[in-house]
Amino acid sequence: MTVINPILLTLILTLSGNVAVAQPPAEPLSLWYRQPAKQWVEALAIGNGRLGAMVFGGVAQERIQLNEDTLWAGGPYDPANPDALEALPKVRELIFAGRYQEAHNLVGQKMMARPLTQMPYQCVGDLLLTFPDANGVTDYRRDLNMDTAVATVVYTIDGVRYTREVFCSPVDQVIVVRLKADKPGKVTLTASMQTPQKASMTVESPNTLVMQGVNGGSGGITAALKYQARVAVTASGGRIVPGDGQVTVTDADSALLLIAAATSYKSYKDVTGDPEVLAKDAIAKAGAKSFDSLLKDHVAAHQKLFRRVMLDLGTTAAAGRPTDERIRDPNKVDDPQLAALYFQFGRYLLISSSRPGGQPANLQGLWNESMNPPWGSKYTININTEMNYWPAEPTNLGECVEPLVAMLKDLTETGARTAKVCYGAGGWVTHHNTDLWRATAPIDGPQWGMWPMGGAWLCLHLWDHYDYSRDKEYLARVYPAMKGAAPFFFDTLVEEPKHKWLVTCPSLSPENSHPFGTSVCAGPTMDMQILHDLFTNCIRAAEILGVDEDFRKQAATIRARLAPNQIGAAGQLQEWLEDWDMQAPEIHHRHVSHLYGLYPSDQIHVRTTPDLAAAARKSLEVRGDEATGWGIGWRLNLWARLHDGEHAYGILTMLLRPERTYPNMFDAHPPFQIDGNFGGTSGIAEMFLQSCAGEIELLPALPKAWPNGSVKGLRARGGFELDVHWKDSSLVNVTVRSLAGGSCRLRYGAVTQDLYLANGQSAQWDGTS
Ligand code: FUC
Repeated sequence: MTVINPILLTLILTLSGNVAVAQPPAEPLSLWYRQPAKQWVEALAIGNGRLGAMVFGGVAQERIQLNEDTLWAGGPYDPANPDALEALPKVRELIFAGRYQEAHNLVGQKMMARPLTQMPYQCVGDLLLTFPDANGVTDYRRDLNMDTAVATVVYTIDGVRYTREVFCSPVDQVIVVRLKADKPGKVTLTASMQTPQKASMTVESPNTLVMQGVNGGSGGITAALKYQARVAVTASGGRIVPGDGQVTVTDADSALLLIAAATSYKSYKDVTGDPEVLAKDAIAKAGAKSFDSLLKDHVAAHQKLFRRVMLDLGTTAAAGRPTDERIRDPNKVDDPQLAALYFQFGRYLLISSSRPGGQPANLQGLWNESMNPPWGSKYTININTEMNYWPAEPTNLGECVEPLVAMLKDLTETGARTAKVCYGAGGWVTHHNTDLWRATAPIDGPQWGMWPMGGAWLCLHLWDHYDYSRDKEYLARVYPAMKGAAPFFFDTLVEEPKHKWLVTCPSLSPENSHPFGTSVCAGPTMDMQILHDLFTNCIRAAEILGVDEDFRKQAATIRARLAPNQIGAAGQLQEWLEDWDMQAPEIHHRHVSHLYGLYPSDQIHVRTTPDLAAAARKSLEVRGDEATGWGIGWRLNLWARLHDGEHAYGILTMLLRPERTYPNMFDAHPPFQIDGNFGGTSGIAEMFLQSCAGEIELLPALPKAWPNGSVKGLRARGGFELDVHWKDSSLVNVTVRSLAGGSCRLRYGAVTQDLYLANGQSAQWDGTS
């Protein structure tokens, strides 16, 4: 047998004029491939924030794996452990006596949630399309056009060109699949569905597949959701024949499938919705529109968000290659457009997984093929969910934060009960994870779960949305949630014996063991930094709204007594109250929790606190660059904040390796976890523009690899939108537009420029004084 090198074959076929190999799609912001997806992490993600799908692009069989963002296991439940309150004083006593292992054990016995785990996010199932002709395929390409949010598959068999387009409309709440051929009567397929859920498949004659089921239980919590998925098949020309669990289209010119799915979830405490009514209604409304108008409305809704930001880092020949080949290529130096693609993919994913009215982006965003995905595909709020939303404000997708804001409102209710039952405290509290049912008690075990700061950290996003928009009505709406987080800490902070600082106890520095056999401790640095931000933002918000003077004073008094950032003997920023860092068993741990102060916060900044910034740098160096996907994503943002563009660029290169980026550009923890995508997008934005420490800094971490370029539409605190152009590694000019009216200070290197702009006004600056 003669083996022909595929590259040589491509060349021969191309030169002979027989173009059997597909060319790149016209839209440069596309992911594209010359073969169907075999693995799930090769399939292409589409979504409207609520409904999602992974499109495989097979020729003999298309698999469209479906998700709906309220299809989780279980039902309403309250996991607060009533034994916790009694154990609390003893746990504190043991911690302050240095008996950490005993404290850990007592927390494990008395304070953890019941059940010990939360509910996993689950899949709907698959739509399968089976095609009779699958041999002799040439010119195959599948792509995801990020500008239109349409996944397309094209190929030729026997001189017939087939085109399959799939999109998930935020306007019409359906997934649309259109199949056509360039010769009449050539579209033949059989549609069916499969699922690992408890469900039945029926056909409503003449043309609709119906999957009707219930969710799964988990950890002893009873399944309480009903769900339904419907696929309506229509065709132009040919025939439609219903069968047993399938619908067949024969000899049509084109076929159109509309997919709807819904569950009975109305809120974390109400599961009385009617999925059949919802799914039928969506199909009926979408069915009344033509394909062209479905597509037009979908594209307009997507582009309204997606087109706000443009990034140009230059394009080389590498950009003409399929995406999987570019990711596999170890030598990415000559492929600046790949970074721009990755940046925009993060924005695409946020738009597709987090839209107003839906659930927030979970650990896998919206996309999950399993009944029991890694870490339940929950909301892990000791880093991961926050990281999902890091790019939202800077990359001009403020609307996408709305589901997070809505979840926080729920958490103020469920978290108030946990605060009362487990701590005898006011306010509300959430530990290191939550789920669809807004569970707030500590889970998994003391090492991971005994951390009462998740809700307080999420409150930073409430403030940031105001700070980037300066929308006072919004601030008035979210202020009660922010304010409500504070009393929990007023009631539970305790004085540590040595310095009389006020600290959290029990707590931990997310998931990292200190030298005494557990992570459980008092007053880790991250907690103090988060509380500093929480109290400061509460005070600012109350001032702006002109309310709660006594509360402001109380927050300021307590803030002044929090343990400060400390520099350890090795010159590092201390992770704990004591200088334990260099003795900790995992000094290369993926979490870099104490560096919260440097990013996402700006309590530590190269200009305003240079000593602490140097200590944070030392901590980062000790921790090392290698980490999980999101661990690398966080390090990217941190190195950008340290204004080290070369190091940041090196970290980005690590993120883009095949070990951390799957062929479909999903982030690899591994396994797939979406936070690394979002951390990557915000980190790239931080290289061009930073809006912190009271200034808007231009090109603070521009690497040599990107000497020429521009970024348009990034947002900054104070309600500004900026376009930045640079050439030969120097700023050419910046355009600043005010969206709320106000002043700002621009900085380029050592030069600053103060501006006042009225609402809607813009100005230009070239970076010289
Ligand atoms: C935390 C991290 C893990 C993972 C999980 C979802 O526990 O430490 O790396 O990201 O969340």
